[in-house]
Amino acid sequence: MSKLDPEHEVARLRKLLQQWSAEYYRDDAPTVSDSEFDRTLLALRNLEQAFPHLLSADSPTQRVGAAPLAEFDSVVHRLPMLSLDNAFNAEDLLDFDRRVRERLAVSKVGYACEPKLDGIAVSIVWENGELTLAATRGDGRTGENITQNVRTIESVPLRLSGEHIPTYLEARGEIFMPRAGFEAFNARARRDGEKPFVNPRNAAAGSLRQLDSSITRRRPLSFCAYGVGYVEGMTEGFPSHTVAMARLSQWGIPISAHARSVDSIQACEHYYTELSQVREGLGFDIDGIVFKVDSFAEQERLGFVSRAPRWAIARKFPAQEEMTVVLGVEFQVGRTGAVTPVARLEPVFVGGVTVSNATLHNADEIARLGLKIGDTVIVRRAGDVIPQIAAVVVERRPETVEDVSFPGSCPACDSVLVREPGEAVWRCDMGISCPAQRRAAIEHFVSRRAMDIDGCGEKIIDQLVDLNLIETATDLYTLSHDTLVGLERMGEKSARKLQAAIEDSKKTTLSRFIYALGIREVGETTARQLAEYYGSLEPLYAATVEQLQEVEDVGPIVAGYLYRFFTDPVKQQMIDKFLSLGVHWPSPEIQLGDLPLSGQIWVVTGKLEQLSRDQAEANLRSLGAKVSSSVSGKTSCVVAGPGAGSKLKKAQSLQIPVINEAELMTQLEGLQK
Ligand code: D41
Repeated sequence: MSKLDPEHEVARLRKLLQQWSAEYYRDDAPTVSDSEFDRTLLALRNLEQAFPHLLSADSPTQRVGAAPLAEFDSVVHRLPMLSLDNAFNAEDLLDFDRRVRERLAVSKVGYACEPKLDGIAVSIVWENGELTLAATRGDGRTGENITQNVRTIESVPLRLSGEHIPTYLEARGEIFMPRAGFEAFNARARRDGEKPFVNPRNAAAGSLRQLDSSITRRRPLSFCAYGVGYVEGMTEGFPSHTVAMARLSQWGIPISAHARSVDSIQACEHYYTELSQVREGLGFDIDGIVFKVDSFAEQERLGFVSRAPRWAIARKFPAQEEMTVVLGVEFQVGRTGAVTPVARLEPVFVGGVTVSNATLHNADEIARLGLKIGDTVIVRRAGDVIPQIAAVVVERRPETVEDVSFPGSCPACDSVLVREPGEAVWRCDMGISCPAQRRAAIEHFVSRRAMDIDGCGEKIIDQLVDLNLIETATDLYTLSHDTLVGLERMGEKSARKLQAAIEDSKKTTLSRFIYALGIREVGETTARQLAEYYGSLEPLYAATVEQLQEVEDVGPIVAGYLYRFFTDPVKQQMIDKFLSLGVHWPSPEIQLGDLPLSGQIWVVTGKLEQLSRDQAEANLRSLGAKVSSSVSGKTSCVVAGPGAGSKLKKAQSLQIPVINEAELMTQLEGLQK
């Protein structure tokens, strides 16, 4: 260390930390452990302390390090931060356009369209390229100085890059918490008996309100700019919103990947429809679309009324949160015996579907919510996450409500419930002797991503189990045609179809079969990794708990579940029975390293026409490729179908090869020979 030139060492550490940060936050593909990151950060901080002249405001150490504040200072915005008018339907939007065109006395107006992020509006200032100030919007005139907290957000550049950077640049945008980060944060909070956040917006607000920035740093926040504020030191102003945003992006400030400029209000409405179709899959909450007159000259001519510009409007989406009443609480026994309370709700339309049930997770959650039957609650449904009860509206509690009482024994088989130390859930320990667990195990076995037996829905399985026609999934393979025809709502034709589907399912893959077995904590990914690692079942029977942990993602707990499963004679007999009934999969003939796409990472995005996305991914995997859900510098190739959005853009900006479905088919044909 002493021999090293401190200046070079500081530069080296900063570069490393910046690279690791980008891999972690931008690519979702960390290459070092958190502790290694923290050690390197500490080494850099020590060096900067020893050689203060090497310290710079854009050093990764400067993202955190300031002492907690006693309170936030207030900041007066140099230009007021305006608010947005709302349009609730297509007609409101047409009215807006008519007003704009009349005022401008033109027949057509160009609009910029972008998603309306459901976050916290902020202003961020860079002076001579360095971040110097960040403030909340507050009441639009005065906000709070949250610079220390905003500095901890990885996607906010501490120093701008690129050319012609203004001497003073204020960007405005939203700070938000992506759904995945929000769900992970809440899952951890629930596990640790802490209070989860109601929604990502509250989570973002709560995280920004911390006086201690080291807390903010641990929250998964992101930033996305929606406009420019006060600017100084530019030879030429921006002509339009679209150009301004493009320049912000060139300087390293994140902007929406979904923004588009269009030439009519009809195209705006079309954009709204398109975005509402992909809203679920965006990964973050949006509550509408913002449309802005693109030209700054036209914006200026339009001006604003009472704090809202005449040149912008937000067309709102149906809400992702609604109020409804809890009619009762039922207790469901899942595949692993976990007893989950489920609230029965007065049906309510939220996030695009009618919701009549919401999970309550566990007894602790009911206590934490303070929920009673008869209460009015806020139901939240966003993305593909199951509906949740976000909060109880205590002000609306009627005079008579009923306490929720947790059952003392299994609601399905009446055996005692157990709770493992440190766990929040109560479980029925009876395994498949409990009818509820038996049913759930069979439902899982036939599900699309497991053995994929089409036409074998809940209603059929219920009948088969209730009538004692099947005990375990193995019995599916010995069901006679007569038995099936005897079921309610089962005709001759559908019975034959179901039988064919059961027969077809015998030809499967090892990873599907392992997943279908329903071993605790063994999801699709783990099943695939086990199948890839072992190639067949026999070595799995023989593996020790230690050996099992050599498989990627398998830790001591999962290894324990696997070991217990595969050394259980009852399970072994069940597996033997499946095999003797004809369940089979191809044996691995080629060594993994030899496959044509080994070592490559592929991403499939957009809509495919000939193949389903699952099929395309399975094909790629069978040729040795890894399939990832996000594009990064390490991606080998992206398959993009119609409707591909941000992933496609990112691939293009990273100059990663992009092919369409037809090209994929040709490649697959060539490689599968
Ligand atoms: O994404 C957003 N939440 C968003 C908010 C956006 N994309 N654009 C916005 N544009 C404006 C104007 C037109 C006033 C510059 C906004 C907001 N305002 C805004 N956010 C919170 C208050 C106002």
